[in-house]
Amino acid sequence: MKDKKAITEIICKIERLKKEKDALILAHNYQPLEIHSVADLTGDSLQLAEQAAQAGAKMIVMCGVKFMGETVKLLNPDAKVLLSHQNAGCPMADMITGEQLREFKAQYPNNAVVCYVNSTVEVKAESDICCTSSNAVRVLQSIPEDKTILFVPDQNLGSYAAEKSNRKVVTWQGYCSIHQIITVEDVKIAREKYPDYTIVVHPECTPDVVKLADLAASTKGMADYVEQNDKVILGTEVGLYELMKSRFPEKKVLPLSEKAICPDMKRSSLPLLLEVLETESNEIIIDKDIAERALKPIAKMLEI
Ligand code: CIZ
Ligand code: SF4
Repeated sequence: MKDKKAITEIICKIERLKKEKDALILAHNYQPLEIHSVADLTGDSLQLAEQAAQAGAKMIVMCGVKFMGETVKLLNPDAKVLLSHQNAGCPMADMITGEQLREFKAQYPNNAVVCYVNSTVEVKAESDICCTSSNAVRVLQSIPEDKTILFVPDQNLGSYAAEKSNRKVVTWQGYCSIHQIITVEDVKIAREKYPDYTIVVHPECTPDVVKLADLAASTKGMADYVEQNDKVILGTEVGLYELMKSRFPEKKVLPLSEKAICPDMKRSSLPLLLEVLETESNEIIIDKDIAERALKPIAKMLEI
């Protein structure tokens, strides 16, 4: 851990480089607080990619994981997009490859593939429409009734959205091992200890956890909920809880499980961010053909 003076110096250097290079720093809701302290924008992956497009910076550093950097690059093709850490990936996104998706599709004639935004650019390139955890229900409802809907990679979000939209869905068996840490037992204990709190969980949690909670919401949905309410228990990666505590110190907010920590999201740090800005490393480069195809399901989602 660096001392206060060293941290202030790093922050000053980051701020100077941001101006010099016309760089925008994006921080996902799960990022460490120190990253939020220098970020220009905070939010979920799609929100960040869209807002960055409006800002029109020459350089963008995505503090998050690889698929988020890819989404930013797809929506900001002219910017130089850098990732906060070269090895920050999302194990769930890597649970299906483009090749596996082609084989999955071949088994179901007349299909429509919905890919969660937590997917690789190769998987997006093979999909018909993208979704986030906030719009998955609406996306499923937009698909013609005669189609067999294939949902990749998250089985939990897929089955949650299927139930809410009353649509039949065949899900890929992917999952987020971090949200899997949150158990029914955690909900029961929280309910007993804090009966007057609202328990909001992420739809990446297992269906039994989602069923016992009061609400299911994306990280943006959770942040909006905390802004408008008090006494909230958040069932997601702890970064969001830490962000809410720092933003609303007077509010009563608790994590449903302190163990839900995503190591990939915690790879970023201020010294590393400075290094990335200085050396312009970890650039996200996407093959032109793949980028063109991967952008289509995102554009389709943005239309609805
Ligand atoms: O899309 C995102 O940013 C993720 C990973 C989760 C969420 O609910 O915001
Ligand atoms: Fe992927 Fe889960 Fe980490 Fe999000 S919390 S980046 S879904 S592994």
